[in-house]
Amino acid sequence: GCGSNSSASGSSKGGKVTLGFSQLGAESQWRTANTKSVQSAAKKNKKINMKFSDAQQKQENQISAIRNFIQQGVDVIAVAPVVETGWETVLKEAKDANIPVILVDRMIKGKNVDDLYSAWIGSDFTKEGRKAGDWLATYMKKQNKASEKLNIAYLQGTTGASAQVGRTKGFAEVAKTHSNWDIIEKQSGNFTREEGKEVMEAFMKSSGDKINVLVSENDDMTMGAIQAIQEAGKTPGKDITIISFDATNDGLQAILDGKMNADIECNPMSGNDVMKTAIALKEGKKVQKKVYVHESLFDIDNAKKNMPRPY
Ligand code: GYE
Repeated sequence: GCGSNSSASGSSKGGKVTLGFSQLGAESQWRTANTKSVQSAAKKNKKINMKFSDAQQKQENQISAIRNFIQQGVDVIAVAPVVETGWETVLKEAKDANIPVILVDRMIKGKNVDDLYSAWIGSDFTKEGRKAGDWLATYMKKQNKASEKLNIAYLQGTTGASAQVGRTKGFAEVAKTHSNWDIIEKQSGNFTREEGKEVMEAFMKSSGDKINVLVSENDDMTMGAIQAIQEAGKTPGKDITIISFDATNDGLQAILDGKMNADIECNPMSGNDVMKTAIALKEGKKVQKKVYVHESLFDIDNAKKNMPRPY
């Protein structure tokens, strides 16, 4: 069957699938790797003609990019949504124009949003957050310190992004089961290195004498935070146990250097899956609604043999 009528706009030149991709920004190494993965998969795939747009972490830019794609009559739209809410109107416009939508990496939330996209390819962020908590519990236990008081500083990603919401929720679920764990500082560093450093500086000023654990929702913020901890005269990885997310090459190197203790992998290499799904949708085939990418966890026991990382 043929679900979309893109040929009316003349966009599928030479039988190619025209894919409009709205990337949310370039805030992190993870994001750069994700963009590269999508771009190189598009380039390699003879059936794909991709239009790329970078929203610089602004939802309004993503909304206008999507509207442009609709106007150009693309066959399929892919979007990595910066935050979870506020997508109903624009995605309804895509639906009315018969253009299927693929969500990449992050998820959306709201009334009846499940009808507004055809497929989602990304990570289970709540599970990642739980993994961080479980790793910390095991780590303390191994040192016979399971009942030590933990004063946790928590650096969040972009407020309202599903990667932030899920990780915060998953970690909090585990933290709640430990009466000696206390999250004493919590603020967003917007997934960037600069803001991660700034926020950690503020944490160190107000609670530097107490903080003995840092959970940071991506490696870029963690790199900035490590610098702030050192500048405050503390030893990252020792005075402060550090758990991070993404598992970039910098992250694993920090583990080998003893400055970070665990890194929960988040896999950005979804490019090929996005292309396959776009082609299937254009051909009117049924696709899997939710595809979870494979992810693991790294610490001093396995970091070395998994380096160098692809991002
Ligand atoms: O962890 C972070 C990036 O949504 C999974 O976004 C992604 C997150 C990733 O900025 O580095």
